[in-house]
Amino acid sequence: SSSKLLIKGGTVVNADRQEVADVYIEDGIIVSVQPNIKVGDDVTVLDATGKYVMPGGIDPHTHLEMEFMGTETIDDFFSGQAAALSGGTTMHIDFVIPVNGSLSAGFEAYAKKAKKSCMDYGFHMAITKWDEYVEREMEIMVKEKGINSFKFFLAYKGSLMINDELLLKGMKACKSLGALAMVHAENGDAVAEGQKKMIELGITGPEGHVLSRPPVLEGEATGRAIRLASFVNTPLYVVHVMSIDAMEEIAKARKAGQRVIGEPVVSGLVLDDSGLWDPDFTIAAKYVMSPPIRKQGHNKALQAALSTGLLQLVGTDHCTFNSTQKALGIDDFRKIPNGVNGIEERMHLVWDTMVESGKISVTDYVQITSTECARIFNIYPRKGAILAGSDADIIILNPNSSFQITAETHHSRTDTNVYEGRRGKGKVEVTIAGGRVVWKDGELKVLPGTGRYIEMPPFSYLFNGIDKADATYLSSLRAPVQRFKAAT
Ligand code: DUC
Ligand code: ZN
Ligand code: ZN
Ligand code: ZN
Repeated sequence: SSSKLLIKGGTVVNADRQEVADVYIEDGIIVSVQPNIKVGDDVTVLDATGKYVMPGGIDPHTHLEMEFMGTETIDDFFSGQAAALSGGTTMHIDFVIPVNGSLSAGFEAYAKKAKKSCMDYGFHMAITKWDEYVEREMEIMVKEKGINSFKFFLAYKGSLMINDELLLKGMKACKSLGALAMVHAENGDAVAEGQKKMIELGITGPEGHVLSRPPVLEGEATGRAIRLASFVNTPLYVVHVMSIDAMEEIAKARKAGQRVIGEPVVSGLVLDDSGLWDPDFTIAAKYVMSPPIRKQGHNKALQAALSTGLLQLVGTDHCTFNSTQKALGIDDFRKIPNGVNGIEERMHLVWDTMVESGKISVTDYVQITSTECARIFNIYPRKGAILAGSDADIIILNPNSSFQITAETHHSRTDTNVYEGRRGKGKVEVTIAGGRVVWKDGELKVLPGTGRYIEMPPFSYLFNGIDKADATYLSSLRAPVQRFKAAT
């Protein structure tokens, strides 16, 4: 059966331009984008006059159905994606966690969890330990499984953390495969020390989480990862940039021409750490994520860096635990499962904070919420664009309407919301995913099994010229110094 859809009279926005045009869709694919498209009466027409028609959001950073810190995130692939669609996000990239260090077992487990998907998704792969199989498995992931990015943890000592030797090995493996190395950048040894100190001082509440892992530790690990990536000459993607310290390391490297991508997340852009000091444990604990949400001022600086292009795209690190799960750490902040919501709120909060406030243009909005992610992970222009031939993942946003956030009406399964009570300008009124209208008039129509796995091929634009840069470097090296053997 064929489904035909016409979006009429809206302002169609891509990352590089905006124009008043109609968008005609057939069977999940955009067929044409031009003014005054005439269609027959078998076509469903959506009026978008006075509204923005934009590529659906792509969230580069989520954790659905993840086993973590003795429990499992409350949003699975279906509930998390349903929440995403109701907020204008039509694709996400989740992190596969290996099973007992096995990447293939991890991949199979995630492929199974994701069968109930109602929106398109891709995978990054976390590398949690290093053995003789890892490099071969990374190759299989890239060449056969559609994964082109690997995440390394410089924090979580004793579980996920790897040392510099292994980080270097990982970066070299990524480079040879044309895959992107990603880092969770906090100094895990120092974090463990900071946590010990807090407990010794009797600070066991959520505020201890903030105090134990200050921005300087994020700055150190970010700078270290950037320098090691420079040594290996491979691109680097820094996930969840939460502090000025980390942002400045990225900015400095980018200004020097290094290929470093910085991903702030919504919580770091719009919140500050005040909630973590709330005397009500349930309220304070909901804000616990790593790296921590920082003091007021970091958020504004991250917004500014995003508006000038020093940071490139916005994620969420959506990783939800309900109040009962968060209470695992009632006596010890180290046991509070780390993670906040955001997959449903990202598009609205970025619009309100960045566009409505005049910090960026509407085309920049499309760039940082969708197009840049598609380009980095090498799925552009299938995703991240409203062009003939692209997937019909589209939102209609009304700039004159407003949104309001509360746990009572959100679609995530968690019982709290770190953005509780927030209101703002700009509302996603319609979400179209794979050519289907899944969100309209406040009604969500989603079906498990309709989301597709999007394979991401290696060698994105970030790798252009990498080989040449290596050759230049090698040819610039002087011939080995000749030394005379001592006479014997
Ligand atoms: N940080 C979180 O807050 N949750 C998931 C993993 C992470 O690094
Ligand atoms: Zn499960
Ligand atoms: Zn992380
Ligand atoms: Zn994460």
